Amino acid sequence: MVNVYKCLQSTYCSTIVRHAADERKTIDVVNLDPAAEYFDYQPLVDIRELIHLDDVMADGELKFGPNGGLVFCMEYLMENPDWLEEQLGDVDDDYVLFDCPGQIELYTHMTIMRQLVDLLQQRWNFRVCGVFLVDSQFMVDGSKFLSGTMAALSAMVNLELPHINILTKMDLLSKSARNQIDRYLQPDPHSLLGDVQTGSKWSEKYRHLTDAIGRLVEDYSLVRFYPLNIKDEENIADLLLMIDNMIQYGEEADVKTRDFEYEDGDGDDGGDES
Ligand SMILES: Nc1nc2c(ncn2[C@@H]2O[C@H](COP(=O)(O)OP(=O)(O)OP(=O)(O)O)[C@@H](O)[C@H]2O)c(=O)[nH]1
Ligand SMILES: [Mg+2]
Repeated sequence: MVNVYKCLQSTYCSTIVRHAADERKTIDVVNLDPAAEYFDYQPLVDIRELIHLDDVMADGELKFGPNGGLVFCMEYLMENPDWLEEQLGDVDDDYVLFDCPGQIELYTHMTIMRQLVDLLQQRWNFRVCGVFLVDSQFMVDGSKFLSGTMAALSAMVNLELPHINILTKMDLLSKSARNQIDRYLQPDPHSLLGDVQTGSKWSEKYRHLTDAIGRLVEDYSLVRFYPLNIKDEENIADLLLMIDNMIQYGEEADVKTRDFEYEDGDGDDGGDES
């Protein structure tokens, strides 16, 4: 059994890898972004060794732009699952992050990522958790928050995975923006809807629709966001614990040593850091 989660942001991966290393745990990253330029960790697998976006775009026959090229690369990956399997090697019981490209359509309505998830879960027995990252700076007013919520919901429905939504870059928010987001994170539908409804003619016209969507999301607890400040180690640890619980990571492995305090010691819970 292998444990994995997929994510959409490189900074998230490097933050988690570093945090795990500090705790003497190894987390591997698979880079699935064919356009990635730089990361501060050594990926276990790198799609760019299979196919690179620049090469696809430079192809005189294909004539792809960045978006079409990216989709082509992802489709090419899915046509070569053996390559991925071989590159992953023996990852039993490992914790692997899949750093995925940021193009939203891959998650909301295309099927490529869904195919990848099926491959991981069904063919290779991975336990997968989707980690959907949204820049908190784009969530500080009511209508944007509702749009971000809809995008997250769409990805959740499309991927059908244990799923967590994260608000990133919390460290960059001003105090007032932080307060604003806190209001939306509290289960208080009226603060959010109140914000959306004020203002333009358009929002007046569609007030009832916005109202209904907002109530639906609230009443069924469809979407929740978890704020992440990468400078706050406790915040990162809480998040990782939540994800571990979602995929039941580590439940079969050394329960005795992991689940209890183990301060002075010899910590034999996996000293195999690279
Ligand atoms: N201060 C701060 N900067 C961040 C945070 N997350 C990302 N950044 C910065 O935002 C920029 C983009 O971050 P990336 O991690 O490359 O984002 P990405 O989603 O992987 O981007 P693509 O792969 O191009 O889709 C980088 O310059 C990061 O340093 C954060 O939580 N705090
Ligand atoms: Mg990236």
